[in-house]
Amino acid sequence: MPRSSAVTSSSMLKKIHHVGVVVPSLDAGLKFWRDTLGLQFTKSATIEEQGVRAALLKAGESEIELLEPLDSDNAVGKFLARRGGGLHHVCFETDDVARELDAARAKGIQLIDQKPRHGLAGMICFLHPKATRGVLVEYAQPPAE
Ligand code: CMX
Repeated sequence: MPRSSAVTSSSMLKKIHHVGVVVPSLDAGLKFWRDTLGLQFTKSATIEEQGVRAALLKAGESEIELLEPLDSDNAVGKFLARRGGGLHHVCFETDDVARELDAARAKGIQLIDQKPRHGLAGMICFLHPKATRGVLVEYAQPPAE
């Protein structure tokens, strides 16, 4: 019999909001994720501050976020050059991104952002992959409907 254990948690992470995928170009990414897999395109934008063009596609209650680097020298550009693209980050949805960021700070988790900032998914912040077993983690508080 598998054993289960009760876990108590103060985290208010609600679901996986999106999974970030780095692609050489949004057009190439959309050809597969939208045209072949059939995911519904919701929006795209250039986010200069993050150095990317990004597109969101719906998969049920969650999304796939395609990321095309604006520059080969920035973080996403280096990721594309080094790994040829692919899975880049996991984003959890929360009602209060500042509270989650404070909770992560209080646990001594290395942060990338010291305070929430604007992203395609709303107010966002990142935890450093060195502190999260190699997975880049984002928290997002989507804009109120
Ligand atoms: N997942 C896991 N590890 C990653 C990673 C990723 N997506 N990107 C880089 N790394 C690792 C590198 O492999 C490297 O590991 P080693 O030291 O073992 O070789 C380490 O992180 C540092 O890499 P680096 O090249 O020195 O640093 P970068 O300049 O690439 O920065 C990171 C890495 C995570 C700090 C940077 O990508 C970052 O700040 N990310 C957050 C912002 C972001 O990703 N924005 C795009 C998405 C925008 C959005 O969703 O709105």
